[in-house]
Amino acid sequence: MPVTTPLRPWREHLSTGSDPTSVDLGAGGTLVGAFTARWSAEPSFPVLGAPDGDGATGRYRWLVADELEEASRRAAHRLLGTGAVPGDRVMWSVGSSLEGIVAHLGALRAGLVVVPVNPAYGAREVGHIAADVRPRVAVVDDPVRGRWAREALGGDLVVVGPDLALPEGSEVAALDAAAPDDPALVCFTSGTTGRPKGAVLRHRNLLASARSVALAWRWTADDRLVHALPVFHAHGLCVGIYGTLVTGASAVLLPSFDPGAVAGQAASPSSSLFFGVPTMYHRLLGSGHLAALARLRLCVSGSAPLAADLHRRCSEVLATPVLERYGMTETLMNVSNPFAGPRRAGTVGFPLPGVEVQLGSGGEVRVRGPNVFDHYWERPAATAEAFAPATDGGAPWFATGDLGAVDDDGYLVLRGRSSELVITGGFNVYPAEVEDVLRTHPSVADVAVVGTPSEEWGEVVTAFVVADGPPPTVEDLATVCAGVLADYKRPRLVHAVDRLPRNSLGKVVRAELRAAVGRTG
Ligand code: MCA
Ligand code: AMP
Repeated sequence: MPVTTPLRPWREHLSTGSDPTSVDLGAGGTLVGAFTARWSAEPSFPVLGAPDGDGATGRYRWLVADELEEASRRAAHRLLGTGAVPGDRVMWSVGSSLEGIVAHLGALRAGLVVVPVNPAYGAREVGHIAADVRPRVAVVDDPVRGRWAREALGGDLVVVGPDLALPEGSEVAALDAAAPDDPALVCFTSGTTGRPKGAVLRHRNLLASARSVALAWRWTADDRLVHALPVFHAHGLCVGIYGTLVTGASAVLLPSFDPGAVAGQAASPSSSLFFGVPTMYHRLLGSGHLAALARLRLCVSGSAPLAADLHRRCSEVLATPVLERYGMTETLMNVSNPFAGPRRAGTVGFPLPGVEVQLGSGGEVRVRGPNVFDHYWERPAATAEAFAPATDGGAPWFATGDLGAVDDDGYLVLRGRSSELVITGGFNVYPAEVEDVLRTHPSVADVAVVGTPSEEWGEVVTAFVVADGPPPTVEDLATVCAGVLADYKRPRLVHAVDRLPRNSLGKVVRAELRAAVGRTG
């Protein structure tokens, strides 16, 4: 009988001498409670900075804690002034900017539930989310997304820009009243199956996860994060922004990922942390800019597998190996390589403080803990399907859809997903959504979309097409995707086939399609 090594216990993430029983991930009660406590403790501390204007001057604009408190308070009142009441949803679709973060924090302080939406989404994608969560307000940096949302709702939506200034003297409502169990975010994700659904995360989930990574990664007020991730996904928002605010640290928000700009910021003596997806490390390495990150105390990778070879090549340039961790929108951060112990390439480490992980049938990774979301928005059946009852009388396990195994050192190795999800550059693409759009092309008789390996993107969206007439090219398919799907979802490769491989139930055998394609650049 094979001997199975147990996963290392989470206490191994703690610094020597720390008592695991004293870990309280819920201290402060809510996320906003934790932020505002930090702000009042050190009002003149510079918290968030961003390049001034278009960044050409090399100057930065900083918000100190006091300014962040005041600006987010005004934003909260402005949002409540629209008639929104605690519990109402706010669609929040902005690029990385100080105003965007202030608006976000204002919404949380007002007790509103933020629904982040990728600003690259088109009318159909925005419409789906708006129709599902029925927001009262939309905070958008392009009014067209507000219009699409309003159209999907059939009217009745207040659309505002991210700059939510409010005249003096018009503040009335009590803020920061959300309770730990109140919902804070609805984040749309493909989930493990089916069409996009909203994962409802409560204040206590967000706080627990931010605290857990802070403990494991020794994140303190002395740290400054070089933040180049999108703020509308859990990696950039719940790890990057919330982690910074909960620890009382600081961050420089770059408006987009540019290897030179990341290197420039990393060179600043105050910078100490960088979090990225594998595609970012690939680009930093390829452009020669990774060396500038060698002076940072910690570089973290997540959201998609960091190829062991890329991990090793990065580690040759950096002072310490990249720390790979594993998370998910529904659970936030689950598992991490250690800050102090060996960071093993090709593994994601062991459970973070407070998180329990087990392997279910077929090696599916299951998670439970204070970080795990509550339910899918108005999808009781999908929620029930996602959780497996516990046999120990404890909370049910969330079934991630990721397949894993434990290596000889007690580290988790991810071996793929049981779902059809494609992860390209850290963004999720659900094949059915793309296939539906591709079928609208007149030359497409049948189509299946899979992810095929790519050194730069991890996976690239690849279409196998049974053509009706001349086979369509990548460019032909792009014409039906334009304006309907965010650009990262459109196929980068297309293969013409006579027929799609199907099993006896008529389901496309995607593994066979993936196997038919070699590695691309
Ligand atoms: C951009 N393009 C992409 C992607 N991003 N294509 C496929 N996959 C992508 N991810 C396209 C653009 O549309 C463009 O197409 C072309 O690539 C070049 O664009 P470029 O400007 O160079 O790309 P970029 O803007 O630099 O984007 C690359 C990126 C970005 C910075 C790596 O993809 C990114 O920010 N990824 C991070 C995603 C993320 O935060 N995921 C976390 C999810 P064309 O040439 O046709 O115009 S949260 C999560 O997964 C859990 C919680 C977790 O564990 O973290
Ligand atoms: P999302 O739904 O955007 O939150 O994506 C979550 C998925 O990203 C997980 O279920 C994993 O499949 C994948 N993921 C996140 N981090 C890693 C990692 N370090 N290695 C492999 N896959 C990862």
